[in-house]
Amino acid sequence: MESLSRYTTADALLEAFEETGISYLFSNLGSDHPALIEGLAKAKALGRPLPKVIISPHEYVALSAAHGYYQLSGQAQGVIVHTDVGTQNLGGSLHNAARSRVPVFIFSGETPSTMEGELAGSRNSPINYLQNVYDQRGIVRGYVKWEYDIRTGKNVKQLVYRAMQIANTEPKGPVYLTGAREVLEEEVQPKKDLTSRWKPKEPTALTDAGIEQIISTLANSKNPILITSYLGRNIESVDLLVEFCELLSIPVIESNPSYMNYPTEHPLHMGFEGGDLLDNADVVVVLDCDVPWIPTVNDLNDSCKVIFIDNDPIKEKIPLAYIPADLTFQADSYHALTQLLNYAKKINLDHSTIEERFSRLKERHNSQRKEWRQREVFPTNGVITPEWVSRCLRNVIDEDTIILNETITSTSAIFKGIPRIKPGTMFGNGGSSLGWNGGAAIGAKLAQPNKTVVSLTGDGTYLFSVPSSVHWMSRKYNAPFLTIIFNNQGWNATKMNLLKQHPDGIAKRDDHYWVNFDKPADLAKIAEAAGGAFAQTISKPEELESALKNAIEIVNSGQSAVIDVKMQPISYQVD
Ligand SMILES: Cc1ncc(C[n+]2csc(CCOP(=O)(O)OP(=O)(O)O)c2C)c(N)n1
Ligand SMILES: [Mg+2]
Repeated sequence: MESLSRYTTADALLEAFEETGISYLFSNLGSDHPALIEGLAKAKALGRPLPKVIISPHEYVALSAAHGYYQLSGQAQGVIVHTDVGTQNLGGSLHNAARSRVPVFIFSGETPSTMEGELAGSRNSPINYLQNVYDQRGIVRGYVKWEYDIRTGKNVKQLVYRAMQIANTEPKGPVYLTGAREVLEEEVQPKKDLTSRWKPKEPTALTDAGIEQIISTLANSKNPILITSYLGRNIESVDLLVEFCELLSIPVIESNPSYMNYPTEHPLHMGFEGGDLLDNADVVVVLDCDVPWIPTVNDLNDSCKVIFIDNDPIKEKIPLAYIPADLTFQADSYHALTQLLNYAKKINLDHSTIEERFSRLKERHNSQRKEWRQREVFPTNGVITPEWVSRCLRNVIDEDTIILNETITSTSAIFKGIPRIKPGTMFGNGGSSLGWNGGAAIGAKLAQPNKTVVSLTGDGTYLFSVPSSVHWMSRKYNAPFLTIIFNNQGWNATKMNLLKQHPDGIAKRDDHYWVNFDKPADLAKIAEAAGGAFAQTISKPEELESALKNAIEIVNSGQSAVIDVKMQPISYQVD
């Protein structure tokens, strides 16, 4: 029997995870991980606290779960994968974490570095040869803030501390560490917890001159507008933004939001597209946003002043991306808003102009909402629309329900139909690799076990999310949630993009798009088979609301549910 007191690199690595605040290790373990598994078992036998292992049958789901957990808790988590192959299976979930600036610690084994038994852990299987690649870390290099390989166990804790410090420093993001079996087996001396001296960088604030410039520009403007996408990742920033916009009567546009940034029913919430408000603006404040507008869609006034405030204002990680701005600040939005409010409250503002603008904007807000609600009419042709789903869902959830939205071409119907009043109740995939919502729902439920989690997904996106893995995890780890599939039987986004470029093309004439699932799978049953989820398909509009109500009750009683909502098919192509 091995000694319980044997202390290796793997033990130190696991201890460092615990010390840096990781609660979960979403793990897909392999032949590279014996030392880690021994370390976990030793800690369990000794009653020592370590992060909980969440067995994840697919790596994409593991990282998406860590992503969702962070979005709801603000705490970076760990993901453990197997050599080059497990790393490759992270796939697009790594793109999502990188683009969303989600901190996460990814550890992957490296194939053994010896062949003849020179060290413990030496190669003993054919895969150990096949998994030896030239540049394993190169797989992730374009997507992580830091990557490294453990050379010795003697400083492995420092590696974890440094990696987490980088991951949690704005702009945040994933980090990746590898280690071969031999180095993980190395015996080392235990080291005490030194994390108190490895904190992330303090947030950045605005300069005094910047505060003055921003407020005087806004105070002198007639038609200002503010655009944001992810300010609400800090839930405390939302009230500050409301106060700031009320003080100066600034309308807010949420552009492709991945968080709840501003209460949708507030009179200054002006929807999700800049439209003519943006075209006619004389000042635009971009606050925490990647793509505030697209030049081929919106045409800003030449004299419009642009003020950009973001932890990542110039988007260095995107090769071609620019938003010419008159004033650009790298600053944390919570601190920037606190500073701006303090300053603006002390100066003389033109209150009559501000009040007049507020009533004008309030009217606009009200007529916009009226128009949105009019689109939710009962579908008399018997075919469920995305707007009808929104309406039915709105009637059965409450203001605390957490919505994860990855519905692609139905997204606008969700934003418009599901008002969100409380911060931290609406989330999106900040990246573009489809399938985030399934794993994210697991992470969300683990982070907030007392909340109801509802995941909204396109049918194509549901399949990308690896639902078999998601629902196995959901049951195993008691993380029930409701999935609603917006099933138009295909990839409508792909078709719509084609139509934008070829509105009168042959593809349209002949209904030849190669985007439809004309032999429909029973999507909900995948979840039933994999994790015992309640599975139901609904195609009649009059049955939807009661089905959703029932599904929420089932979820609240502890079982996941999947409602597959059949809508108008996007194509009838058969070959
Ligand atoms: C991993 C990944 N593969 C492919 C795409 C390209 N893509 C973008 S939208 C889309 C269609 C999504 O279909 P669905 O979820 O059914 O939503 P719909 O477009 O029908 O509303 C595809 C295939 C992508 N963004 N990510
Ligand atoms: Mg679809």
